[in-house]
Amino acid sequence: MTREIRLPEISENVDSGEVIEVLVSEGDTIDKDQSIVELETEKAAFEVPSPLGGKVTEIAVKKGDTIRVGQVILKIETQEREDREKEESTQEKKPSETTAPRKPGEAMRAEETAAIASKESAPAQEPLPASPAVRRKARELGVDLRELEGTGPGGRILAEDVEKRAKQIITSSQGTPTGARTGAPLPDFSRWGETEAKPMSGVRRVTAENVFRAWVSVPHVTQFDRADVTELERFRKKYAKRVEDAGGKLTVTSILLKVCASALKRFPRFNASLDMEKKEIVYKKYIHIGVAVDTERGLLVPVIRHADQKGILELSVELTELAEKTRGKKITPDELQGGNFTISNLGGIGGENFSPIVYAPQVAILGVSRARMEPVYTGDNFAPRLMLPLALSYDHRIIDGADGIRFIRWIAETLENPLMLVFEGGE
Ligand code: CAO
Repeated sequence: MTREIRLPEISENVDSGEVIEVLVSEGDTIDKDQSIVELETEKAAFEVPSPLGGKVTEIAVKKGDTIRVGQVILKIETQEREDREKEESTQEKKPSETTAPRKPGEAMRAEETAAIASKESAPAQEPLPASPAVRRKARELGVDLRELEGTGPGGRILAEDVEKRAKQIITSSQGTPTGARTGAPLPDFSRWGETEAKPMSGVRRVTAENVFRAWVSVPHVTQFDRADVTELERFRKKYAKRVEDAGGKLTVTSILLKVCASALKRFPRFNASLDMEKKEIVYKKYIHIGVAVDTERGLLVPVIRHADQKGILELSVELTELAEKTRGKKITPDELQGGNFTISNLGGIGGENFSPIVYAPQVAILGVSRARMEPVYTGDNFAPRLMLPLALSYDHRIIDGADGIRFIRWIAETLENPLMLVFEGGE
């Protein structure tokens, strides 16, 4: 029996993606859950699994196509008996029973994909709360739909809501030439030599828009500091094998996840967002931390949830898995959302120090550079100590300089004396 495999619902606010690679050919026999296309959306690049196994009879998309949720990707010939069984079980269950609700951050499950994709006559899902035209307008104007409250029926976001928000953004970034937002016309570079223009990938485009919006709308301050991590390095080496046996890598990033989770508990303003329209500070009661991951497609920031409730061992394993998933294009858009604070560690690559850009609507980000051995004056002589450079960028509208230095000092002192996690971390 011929079945159509359609693009399943990807994530809230994402209704289409670009085909980066078609991973199967006509005539191939594929297994259930085998990746069929690699897709890039505004939030992530990942592989779409087939909900059914069978022989590919027709491929309906090609590299470079933009496909929408519900669109046919390919047709396969399945074994009749399996199909009948599937249909019977689908008829027996009401649609809401075919899949358990996905927990926030949980990846799309194969059976969930199947339940959505194998409904042959199901119309393309139109994700709420905005129409595709409104989403397109939002993308063009650089407006984040998640920041909006719709004024249409049932809270639906209208084009007017997007335009209003765009005007607010422009007004709040007074002094910024509008050309910087849309891209001022470039000179004709061919006057000076050969050039080649290539389209920006979805990840690059979103990164460019996000950092620009954060740069013009968040008054940044960066506070620099250094932590003596000589003892911590001994701890790291001592326990590296144990973490490796559990499937993770014990690095300064995974230790920092624990330290920052405790710092966010102790300094709740760093775990908040600012609502300038309502004149409110939104304090979050959960501690989800994003970690900047360098991938061949660009910067992606997967989120570790409830970091405060996990030990360093668990955090190390989770970070290792999440970074691999991100680099292997298996990360889902949901896993890139919901962070309250971000850690960006460039120390594995090198560099002296840098000032990171706040990942708005978060209010702070910790940049980490390469630890180096330095002579440190200990009172009567110089001793070789391993010093880790830290840089905390924060939104000065909500965080004062004194709070900024207290926060980064607490992080530095806790790296130096990890017992502070127990004494003061609110564990
Ligand atoms: N100082 C000295 N050494 C460091 C270090 C630091 N700050 N950070 C990492 N290292 C070392 C690690 O210990 C490891 O060494 P060994 O292999 O000898 O043990 C090596 O560098 C590689 O580390 P890693 O990258 O595997 O692991 P990590 O947990 O430190 O980092 C991750 C994970 C995902 C953060 C990292 O791989 C990455 O992608 N970093 C780039 C982040 C980025 O692009 N930020 C820019 C965002 S723009 O603001």
